[in-house]
Amino acid sequence: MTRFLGLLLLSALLTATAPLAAQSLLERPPNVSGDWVAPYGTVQFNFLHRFVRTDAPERKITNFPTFFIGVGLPKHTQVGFLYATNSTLSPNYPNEWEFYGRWLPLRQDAGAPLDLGGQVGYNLAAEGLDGEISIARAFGLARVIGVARVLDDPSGGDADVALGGGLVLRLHRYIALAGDLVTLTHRDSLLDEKPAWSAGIHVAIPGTPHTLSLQATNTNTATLQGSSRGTSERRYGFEFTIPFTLARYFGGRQPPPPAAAPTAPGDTSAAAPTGPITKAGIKSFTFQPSPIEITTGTTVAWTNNDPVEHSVTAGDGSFDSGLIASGATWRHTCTKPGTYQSSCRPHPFMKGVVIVREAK
Ligand SMILES: [Cu+2]
Repeated sequence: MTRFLGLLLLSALLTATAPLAAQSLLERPPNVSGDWVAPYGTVQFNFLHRFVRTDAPERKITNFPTFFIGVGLPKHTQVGFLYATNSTLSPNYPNEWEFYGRWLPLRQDAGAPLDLGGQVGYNLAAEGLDGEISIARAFGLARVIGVARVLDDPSGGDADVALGGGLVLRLHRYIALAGDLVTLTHRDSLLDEKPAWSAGIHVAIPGTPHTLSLQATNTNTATLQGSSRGTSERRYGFEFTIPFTLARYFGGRQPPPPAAAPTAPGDTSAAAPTGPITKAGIKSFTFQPSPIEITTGTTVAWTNNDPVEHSVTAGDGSFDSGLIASGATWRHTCTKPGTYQSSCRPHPFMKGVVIVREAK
């Protein structure tokens, strides 16, 4: 197992500079995921380390790590597991495994009023099934998440129910504050179960698909079980997210995209367009809106709102932005009527449509 994790880390470091699809810690607090799913063809590897230090004179530091693997599948589903090596959930199982499947049927990015997701998993340490329903909605710079969980009782009693909520507040393109609170509806005082809380500063690392959480919490592991049961110990730690886009390896090699004309956040382009302008965006690995419906002579201005580079590339080769930096805008004036399928070079699973009608 140690060797397996070592290999994963090594391969993560070797590919760390590649443009990849990301699970962003700017979208969720430490203990509540909102049932985020990776894009199809992406494997998400996150590692989380939480530390406790004993009092003087020993000052012994103990690490409580959780490793995440999630595989993005079609139809906004994901399967994966969490592995925590220093679990206190069940005295018999210091190594806690949780295997899960997730589905995100409603997405705000796709026009739904909110994100709605569900997860069902099996925890080997608790020896039982756990489930979660979550709703989330972004309001401007804030994203609010609510969860309801049904958890197997590791000590063998009736199933536990946990309710919780989280908030992420985006301060800047690369920085957010995050926090959450989750509590069992019936906490077991014999087991010293407390409401679970966390607070963190979450950072997207510019020019990479990685995000980092620096956090404080009273929970141990990040499984549904672990993130629902607060302890009397405060832990400080960090989480780091590493996405791998498998489509890059199996989709055939594409020629390196040409670099986009130099662009700056806000505006950009050399020649100011004379006709009407339609604003479009790229966010969370999605072209928005899609389809874009315009008439001939209209200029579409695509702004990349993700922390990673994307492109807008027509399937028929009629336009290609090259790589658009995070925060930059690329414009293209559509002169010929037609329906143009577009995708992103680094992320071929990203699909968009531009419908151009004859201007009257
Ligand atoms: Cu992309």
